[in-house]
Amino acid sequence: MVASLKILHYKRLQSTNTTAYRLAQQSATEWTVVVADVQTKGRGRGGKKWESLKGGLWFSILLRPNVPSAKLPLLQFLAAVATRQALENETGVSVKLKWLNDLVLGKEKLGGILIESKTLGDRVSFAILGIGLNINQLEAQLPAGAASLRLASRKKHDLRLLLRAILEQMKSSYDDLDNPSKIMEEWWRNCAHRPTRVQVTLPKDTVTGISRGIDEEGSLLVETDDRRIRKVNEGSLRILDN
Ligand code: BT5
Repeated sequence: MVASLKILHYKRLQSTNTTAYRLAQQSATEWTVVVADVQTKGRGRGGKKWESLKGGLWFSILLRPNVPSAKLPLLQFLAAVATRQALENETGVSVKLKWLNDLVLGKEKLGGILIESKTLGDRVSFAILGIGLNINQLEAQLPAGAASLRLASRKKHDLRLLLRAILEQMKSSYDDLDNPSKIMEEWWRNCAHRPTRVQVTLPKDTVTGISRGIDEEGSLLVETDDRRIRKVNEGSLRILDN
């Protein structure tokens, strides 16, 4: 049985992920959602700063999936697919996905996903899915290279309505965790770089080539110039002009 949604709304938090993580440790139920108008210490991967001024949608969902920890990346892809779909349904704006965890409009970043978790042995105790989306900010309130739904659609959007739509979409596709190929096919169908020349910066290496797809673990398959397929499972991707 899927627990019902419990949305906790705050005006200002350091990070919704931090608050949701603390609540999870205090036995909060699945589908507890923490949302804040403003984050003062919003973060991305590897401690990178996430700009979270008023006007965006900054929230974290607590989940307790009964899956091995190896399946956690799948949850992030499921969230990206569901969020993209909900945004497009509600606003008509064509949002695309960029590996690893981005939602984009053209080449600009509309949002990102940060998954954090606690594992027990090889099982997931809980996962926090942090989702940040630029919605009503104007250019002056956005970092360079970022997009907002308002700028794309030339109108303001109802944050609560969008949040509801995303959560409903997440809930209805949650069982797809048992069907990785469905999630990944959907992700790839809406990918901004299918197949396109890309450059992926890894911690100790850079891979350049044509992105050919993603596998069921969420690794990106890049065909390098010597026609070999490189599988990359972390890094930052840049779409290159052809
Ligand atoms: C992400 O990280 O894209 C994941 C962002 C997750 C944010 C949510 S908001 C709710 C929850 N609470 C949190 O504290 N976090 C989550 P990453 O791929 O590492 O991208 C980070 C990079 O995106 C930064 O280094 C900037 O270049 C860029 N960036 C920062 N703020 C941005 C914004 N508002 N819009 C677009 N790009 C941004």
